[in-house]
Amino acid sequence: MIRDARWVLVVLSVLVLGWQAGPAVADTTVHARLLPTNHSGVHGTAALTTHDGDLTVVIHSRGLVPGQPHAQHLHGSASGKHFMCPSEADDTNGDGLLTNEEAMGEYGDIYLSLTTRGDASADSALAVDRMPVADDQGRLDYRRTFAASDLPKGLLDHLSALHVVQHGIDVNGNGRYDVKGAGVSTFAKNLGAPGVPEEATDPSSCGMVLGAGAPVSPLGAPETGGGPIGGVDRSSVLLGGSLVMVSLTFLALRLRGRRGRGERA
Ligand SMILES: [Cu+2]
Repeated sequence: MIRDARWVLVVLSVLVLGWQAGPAVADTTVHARLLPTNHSGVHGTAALTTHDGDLTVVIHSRGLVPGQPHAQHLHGSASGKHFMCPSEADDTNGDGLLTNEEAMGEYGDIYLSLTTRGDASADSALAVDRMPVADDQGRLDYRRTFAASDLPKGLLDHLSALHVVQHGIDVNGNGRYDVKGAGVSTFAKNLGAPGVPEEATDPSSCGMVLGAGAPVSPLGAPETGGGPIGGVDRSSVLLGGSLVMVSLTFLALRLRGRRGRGERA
């Protein structure tokens, strides 16, 4: 019976030690609720989870232009300046369209390009061949983990100042981006890409990060992107593990003491 107890002890110890071997730094997940810009009708959720210096981005959005690639970025500021999502008031030329240039005064520069593969720097801002494509219902589900080495300096320190922005609208309702909708994108032109439709670069949704710095549960939205999120504070898990270890040690000592007394008797 004592031998059985020892086996249980060994197995439990291995499990607990394995659990405790994780990162010392607690994971952090912050959420953003994506709301439409340019009357796009786009809604969605985004979750940013840090773990060991890496960053996992999960986005679920609906109402996008079907079958079209949607450039998406984390916008913000390395200085921690807190930007906002744009409003119609930012349509400075009053043409009824919020261009990326007009909106960037609110949501800041591109911090990270949320591409599906490869480079994720601001250089890939308009790498539409590596941007996610909405399905035929205008749905987009995105998940990517960016290695710590691919993240701009200071990004994780300024999670609360970030904005998730998606681009791509269909002004003339013909189901695709074309220059007949809103002309040529001056934003793209200034980045050295002439002839890109304005429709492809105008913002379609924006979400401000909420609850930065603390693990939070999903904001009532069906955020099911997986990952180590869901409001479980890792430190409490580690504390629980430590208490289990202490209990097991006590159990082992008691068993040993009992057996010792038994052998002497
Ligand atoms: Cu952007």
